[in-house]
Amino acid sequence: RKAGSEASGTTDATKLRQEILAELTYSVGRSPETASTRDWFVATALAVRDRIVDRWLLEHAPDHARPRKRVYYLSLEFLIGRLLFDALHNLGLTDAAREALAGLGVELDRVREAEPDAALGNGGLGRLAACFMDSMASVGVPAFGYGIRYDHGLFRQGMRDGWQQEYPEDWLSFGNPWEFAHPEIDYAIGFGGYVEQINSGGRAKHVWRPAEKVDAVAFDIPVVGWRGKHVNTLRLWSARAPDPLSLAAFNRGDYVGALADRVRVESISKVLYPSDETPAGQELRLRQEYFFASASLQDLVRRHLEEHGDLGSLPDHVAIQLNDTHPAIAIPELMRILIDLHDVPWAEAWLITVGTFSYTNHTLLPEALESWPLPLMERLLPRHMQIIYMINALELETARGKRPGDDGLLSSVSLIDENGGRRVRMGVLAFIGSHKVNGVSALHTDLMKQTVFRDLHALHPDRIVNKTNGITFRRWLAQANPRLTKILIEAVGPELLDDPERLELLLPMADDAGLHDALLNARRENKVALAKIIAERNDVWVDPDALFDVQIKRIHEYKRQLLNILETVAVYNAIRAQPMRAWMPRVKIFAGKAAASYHQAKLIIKLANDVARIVNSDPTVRGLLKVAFLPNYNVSLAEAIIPAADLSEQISTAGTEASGTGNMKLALNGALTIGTLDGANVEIRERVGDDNIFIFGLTAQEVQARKQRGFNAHAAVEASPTLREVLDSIRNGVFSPDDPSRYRGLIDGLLDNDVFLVTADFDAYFDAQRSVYRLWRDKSAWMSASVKNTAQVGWFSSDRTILEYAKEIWNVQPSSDLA
Ligand code: 26R
Repeated sequence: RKAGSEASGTTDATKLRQEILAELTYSVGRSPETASTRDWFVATALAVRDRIVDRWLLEHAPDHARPRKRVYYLSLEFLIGRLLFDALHNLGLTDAAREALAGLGVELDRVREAEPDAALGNGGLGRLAACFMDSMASVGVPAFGYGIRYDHGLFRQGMRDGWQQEYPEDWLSFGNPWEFAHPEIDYAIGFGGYVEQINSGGRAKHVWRPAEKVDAVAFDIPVVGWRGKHVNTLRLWSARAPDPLSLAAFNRGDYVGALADRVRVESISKVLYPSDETPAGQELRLRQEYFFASASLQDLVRRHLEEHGDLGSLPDHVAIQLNDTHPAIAIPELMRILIDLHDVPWAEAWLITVGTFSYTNHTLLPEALESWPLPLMERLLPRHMQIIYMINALELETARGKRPGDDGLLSSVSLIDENGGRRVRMGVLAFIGSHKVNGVSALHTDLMKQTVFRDLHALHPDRIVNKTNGITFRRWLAQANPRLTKILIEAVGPELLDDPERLELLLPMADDAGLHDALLNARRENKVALAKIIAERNDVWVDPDALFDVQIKRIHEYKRQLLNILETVAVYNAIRAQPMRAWMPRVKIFAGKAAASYHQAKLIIKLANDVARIVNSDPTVRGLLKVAFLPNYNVSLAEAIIPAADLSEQISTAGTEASGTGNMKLALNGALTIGTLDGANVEIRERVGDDNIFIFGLTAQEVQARKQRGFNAHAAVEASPTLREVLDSIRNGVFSPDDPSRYRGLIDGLLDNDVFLVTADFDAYFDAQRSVYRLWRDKSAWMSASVKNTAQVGWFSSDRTILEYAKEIWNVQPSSDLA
């Protein structure tokens, strides 16, 4: 049996080698002698893609058995990262590819690195969309992901003197071997103009006459699921000007002017998430939202009509998931298509719409709740605005019927925000246009019901449901951490790859010394690899035997990287006070990007770098404490950090982090969590047990109460000499000798108005870190806790999350449920 499978492995490799060589020759146009690593990557990707395509075409063949209900996942972000290992792993070809390339004198791991990291997303929301695409293909939920093919993804983060610099990202500059361009699949997207009312057979009809048109062109990336059983499609839209250039201007000799219109129109799909600080930027963002929502709806309506002939049955065959409110304009767009283009009466159109849409909320932070100024909406989307007014009138009428005389309720559920410049509230639109609305962790969903959506929830008590986030174990365990995966498979069997809940079989071995040794060895190798990256990028040497304490995520005040830095400084002060004590070696690792216009977040990055410079070069510290801020955090860097982490920082102010998903990735890979009772941390604790996680700080309820009372940071600082000393040293320029007043504003601001209760939680956090030290001293106790984490987080697989959506929101049958 063994010999047999090895033999077939070799045949696989031989065949794949031929295919790679053929691609290199005939698609890339290179010989093996002259091929660069990038050429080898393209050739390998194309060879693998061919295998996916066979399966893909089969599933989309017109004569394929009656199509099942499909999910359309609308997201302005898909943070997919590199795709080669996704495809290889899911097709079971990783070893074959390694062998095939080795025979050609090429190393698979170097080829892997040659792939650009596709960063078509900002953070959690975008990465969740990517995990969901993998899971839908894996459990067999027929699905399309719809988004924008940004020419430039999230900016590349550079560091200059410790300050973040943004550089344009250029993932497409060498082409994208995974995608299929479909210039023939294009839809006209209108903007501006006016609405004409015409009388057609006694009925008033509305015809929107847009002033401008943009074409949306499809680019498809096949998404292959686990074991290659299903292939779904990620369809990204690119903007194309209807006219390539103005010939008249060109002939006048105005070569730049000849292209001006085209450049303006095509700017829609140029960059992810342009800064929304300028009015121009805002309008572009709204154009992006409508552009991709309209193209996606036109596409799915056309497909539905081809397959089923009539739009009344749309909710039986189509489920549209709105990833946050960014695509919520799709709701009035579907109404417009039904009413204006297909003559469906309003009431029926509304039932179809609500039956088709559902909406996921990803944040309660007021500054991230979308709303659009009425004048902008009226100018850009005049017909949609009429429909929004109508939806609002009907919704308010229903509300009035249910709660006569309750004006407060009416203004809170209104689609139009009347405070300070009238605006359309996209959250309200998404809520009332959907049959289900979900939060992304149990706590977050509860808070949705109590806060932002309180009144809407009272009117529609069955609408809000919880769907706790998940992560794909294929990427975040098997691909990112092959060393750990190998040990786990030896311990619980290869069935683990199909059923993550089998990790629980580890529990009886949680204290097994042999298992601990194996895990420690694997982790040490991962840490050596990360230490190498830190040396290369930061020129800082770290000890792989030190505790690796990591906080990796977007830089945001609510995530409280500052709290972590304050504790770092406290430790530094303590070491300086008693240099000869037996300090536990520790490395603080930070990574994450700040929004380009978010000055406070950028100052926090600078502070982390300033602290790093001082601490790392202080001889009294003797390397016992090291700090590294790794630049340009992205999916690929996460894949290197997570398998090497000992401690996972999840320290947001309780009630602010909707879920978190890095917390799940780190726990799965055996890091222990230090965290607040926020987001999915709460559910992680329920599963791994109180003894195997370091929970500290105020609860969401306590945070609310404190804020209501009016929180005073001065009192908190007076009560904590450690904190006092830390704040003084930062404020007085100990870490910024070149500019001693650099952090005065930051610290004074904290004392003045500590919005995220950093000072309130400091002592509790500091104490929790001391418990971390105590456990770390006892290697076997630590490893036992680590195993109990890995063993009990199987539930956080995004396959589980997707199965819940399928059953409770989409009403689709995953093929894994079919006979
Ligand atoms: C509208 C615009 C300003 C905007 C705001 C916020 C655009 C994008 C965002 C990103 C938010 C919504 C986000 O990424 N939220 C994260 O979603 C993750 C997946 O559900 C959660 O794990 C994470 O807690 C949450 O912050």
